[in-house]
Amino acid sequence: MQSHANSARLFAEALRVIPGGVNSPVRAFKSVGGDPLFMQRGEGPYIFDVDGNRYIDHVMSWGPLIFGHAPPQILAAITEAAARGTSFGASTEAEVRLAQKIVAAVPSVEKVRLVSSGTEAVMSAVRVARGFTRRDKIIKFEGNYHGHSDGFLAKAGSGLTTFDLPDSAGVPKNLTLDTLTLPYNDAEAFRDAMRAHPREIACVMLEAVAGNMGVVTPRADFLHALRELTTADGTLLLFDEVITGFRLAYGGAQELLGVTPDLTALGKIIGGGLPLAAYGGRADIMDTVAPVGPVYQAGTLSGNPLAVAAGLAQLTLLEQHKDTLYTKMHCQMHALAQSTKEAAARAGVPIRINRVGSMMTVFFTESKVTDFTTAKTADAARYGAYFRALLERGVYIAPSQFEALFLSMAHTDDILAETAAAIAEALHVVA
Ligand code: KE4
Repeated sequence: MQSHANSARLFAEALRVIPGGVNSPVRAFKSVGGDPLFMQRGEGPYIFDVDGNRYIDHVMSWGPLIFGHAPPQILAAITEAAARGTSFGASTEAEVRLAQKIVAAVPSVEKVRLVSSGTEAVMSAVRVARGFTRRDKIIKFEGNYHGHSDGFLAKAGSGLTTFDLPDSAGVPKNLTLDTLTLPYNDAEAFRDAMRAHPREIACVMLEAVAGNMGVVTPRADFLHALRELTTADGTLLLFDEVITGFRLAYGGAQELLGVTPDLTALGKIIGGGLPLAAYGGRADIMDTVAPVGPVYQAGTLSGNPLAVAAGLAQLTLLEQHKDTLYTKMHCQMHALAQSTKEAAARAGVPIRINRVGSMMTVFFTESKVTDFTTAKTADAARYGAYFRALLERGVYIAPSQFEALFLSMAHTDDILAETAAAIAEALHVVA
């Protein structure tokens, strides 16, 4: 039986000085029950909590660790950079080299600006879209998460062409009045909204493959409608690839899906596990950003030398292995999904699995999950029991039904066989 005594002790201390005892809400385990674990170290596919319990990690820091925890090449790059200082607030060669790699890899990106978080990347990209088009309104999709910028914490208004209401306290109503939230994968609703607001929409933003309602793949007709109608209307198409960038393909979801947006937000993997994100796109659009153009965006630690060193090392490794790495993880995830489906059938537990490349979600529902409404039919309580049963068997998955399970290059076939066996047992526990 695992002890979590040290996690419990630290959680009690944390509660006195940090809201909810955590620095990001999902870490609080609220939707899966129980108290949060405090982690001490990671090693390859494993993460160890402060009580010495070892878990096969499928959260992978929510996506950045595509080579697993503490890969030697990335640690060496960070250590070498740190010996020269941690931050200059001035330009460095490494930032140029990282920007060059991103431009060479991502189809939509001709110029890129480095920032420190996914929220900052998406927020800045939307500001650029508004500055470039001189329009205020934006369209986003239910179940997509783009960080915690005020205008994105919005929920669909009453009708599909009425603008949004705040979805968080502290967000003034007028800041969501220019945001219109539509159902994901609904080409018709999108067409209606564009027809209702001709030449008013600055940008349409989405997770090209959704990860924040659990994994949901876009329908081809939906993506085609977005690309076609935004082009016709002079609206910019923004892919939020904070999760999918460099995860689904070296060129991201846009390479995999064959749809090129006007702007892209990146994060997670490009920082190699350190705070670094980016937004980029067509040169004429990006040249609206200060100091070239009138759209202001800045950051003390933008392009931080340690984060850039980690990101550059990670992208260098990805580039070296890109011809085999993505196929390998895709096949591994296919096998894990297959064994999970078979185990669920044997246990008599209704599940739906959505999977793209090295990210997948097991939904505890009988409904096909194609948008946020169908995702919400999942039995969150059953997911919580599944999460705890896996934890007891040494497997750590996302503490929320509406996230993704990730693989990394550190997850060998033997490790994944252990995950599959634990999943089979956990499914019997929740049957
Ligand atoms: P950050 O500001 O958390 O770096 O990135 C925001 C963001 C933007 N866009 C997408 C598609 C994202 O997934 C995220 C952040 N992802 C969540 C989990 N899916 C981060 C975990 C957390 O909030 O603690």
